[in-house]
Amino acid sequence: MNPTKPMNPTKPMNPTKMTTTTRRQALLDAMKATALLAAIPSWAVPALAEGEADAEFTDYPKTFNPNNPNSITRLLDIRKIDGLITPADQFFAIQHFNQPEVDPVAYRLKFTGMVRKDVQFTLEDLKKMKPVDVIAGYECSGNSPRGMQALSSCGKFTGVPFSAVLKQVGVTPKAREVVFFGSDHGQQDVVFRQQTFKLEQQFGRSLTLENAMRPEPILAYALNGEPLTRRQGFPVRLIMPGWYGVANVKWLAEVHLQEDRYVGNYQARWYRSLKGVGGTGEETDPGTQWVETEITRLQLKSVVARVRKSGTAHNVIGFVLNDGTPLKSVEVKIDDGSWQKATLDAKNTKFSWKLFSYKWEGATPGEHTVVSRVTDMEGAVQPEAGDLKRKKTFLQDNSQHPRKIKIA
Ligand SMILES: Nc1nc2c(c(=O)[nH]1)N[C@H]1C(S)=C(S)[C@@H](COP(=O)(O)O)O[C@H]1N2
Ligand SMILES: [Mo]
Repeated sequence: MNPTKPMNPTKPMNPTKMTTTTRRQALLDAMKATALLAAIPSWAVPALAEGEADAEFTDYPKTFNPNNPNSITRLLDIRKIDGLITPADQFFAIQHFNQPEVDPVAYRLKFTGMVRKDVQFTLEDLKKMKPVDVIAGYECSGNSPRGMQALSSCGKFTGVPFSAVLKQVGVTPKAREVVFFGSDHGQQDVVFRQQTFKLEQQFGRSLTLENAMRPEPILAYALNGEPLTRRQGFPVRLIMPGWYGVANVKWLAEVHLQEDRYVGNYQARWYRSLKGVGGTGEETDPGTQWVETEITRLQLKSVVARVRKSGTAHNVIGFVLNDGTPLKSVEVKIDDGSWQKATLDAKNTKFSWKLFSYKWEGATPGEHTVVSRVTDMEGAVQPEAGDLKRKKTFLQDNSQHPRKIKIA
């Protein structure tokens, strides 16, 4: 199947879809009766129909090249989002070293450190255990407006709950920290005060034992129903739903249990947020506290990805990324207009990215600015770029992203 090809709208519907459609029709009828028709969700991104066309974004830098064959980094062109699931061959990919080729037959996942027994799992051992699926949407913590939000995707991952595997292994009483090592490695600067050591480093990330034993994290071996590709971490990777991409260790080789916090490069130094809280925010202000934190859960973000002309209206389509906290609202603002409520797609799941759409009526030809804003049930509101001025490190840029588009 060619995943970029729009679905054939004349294809007969399968029985499950029929039921949904019938139920939806009943809902539509009921809502029509109460004159709430305007609030009915149109599916966020149906296939392009006749007479429909995408409006042109004019804010892409000329250098934006999602298909650079010379790069092992892969960018997602968010203008192509046409459903909840990003096809595997479009899924963004990023890593610090190379993309190691792991032999699935020789593969062993090792458990070391404060474990009851030093156990190794083959790929088959893991596949024999009861599988679970999770739809996980995530982004690299370096994803931002500057990079046209191209380091984000959403896929269906299949694997085994990490907790089930660790229960088989067993941990000793002092174990507190679970360190996940990839099989990728390379030379890295390791800085200590004024000294810089050039050392061979393995990619590693940790979770507290408590977080690792939650039901969410899985050892995934499939993406969208197919074995993981080498790019996405074949044969096994960690998926920590609701967390930034860096938690999702690819080419997983070893799980090490220890008592102390793991302070490796990608945990404690490269991946951290530095933010001024209180006071004036001046660097010398004693009233401002400079807080350094780890990169863990996804900060609430929404992005306008696509604007599609449909009849006389334009459908503004985008996605939300967050840690799974229920959402209160997504709003869209056109130029200097007021915030208008967008509709969340019914297919969204707790840890997927959440697609939304807003029907823009009466768009006039020419350049426009379109921006979205998301609010969650705990009261978190997506910040504006100006609100993040006190954040010194560029990671976790979840600011509202005003998009420039041209209406023909
Ligand atoms: N082994 C390993 N896993 C890794 C990385 C890495 O360098 N090595 N990079 C992390 C980062 S920074 C991100 S954003 C995600 C990207 O996941 P993806 O390539 O599947 O999209 O992988 C994470 N897992
Ligand atoms: Mo990342």
